[in-house]
Amino acid sequence: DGKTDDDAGVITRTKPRTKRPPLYKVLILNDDYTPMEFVVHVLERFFGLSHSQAFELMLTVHKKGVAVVGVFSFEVAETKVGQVMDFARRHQHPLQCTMEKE
Ligand code: TYC
Repeated sequence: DGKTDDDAGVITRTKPRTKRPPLYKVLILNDDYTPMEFVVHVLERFFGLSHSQAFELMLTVHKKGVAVVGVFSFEVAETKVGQVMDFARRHQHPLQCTMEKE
């Protein structure tokens, strides 16, 4: 188990590995212009937070500059970032949302 040897005698794997997909943190960044209530709305709408959770997290970003709002697979993280950036742009707010590998 964990070691394969093909017809040419090449060892292609020596260590048994379980496959876990990499996870990505989605971050929201502070800025001076996006209204607090807009950020709260974004956190409720795209990240499923309650109003009080969203308000608390918004204040954390406001005070500290950045916060992780969730951890997702690459595909889900990419979708969330795109949804937030698109929503902010449509409302002409400079809110920034990014992702980074955990
Ligand atoms: N700093 C903004 C303000 O004072 C509020 C804000 C919070 C903006 C969090 C972005 O990610 C953010 N209106």
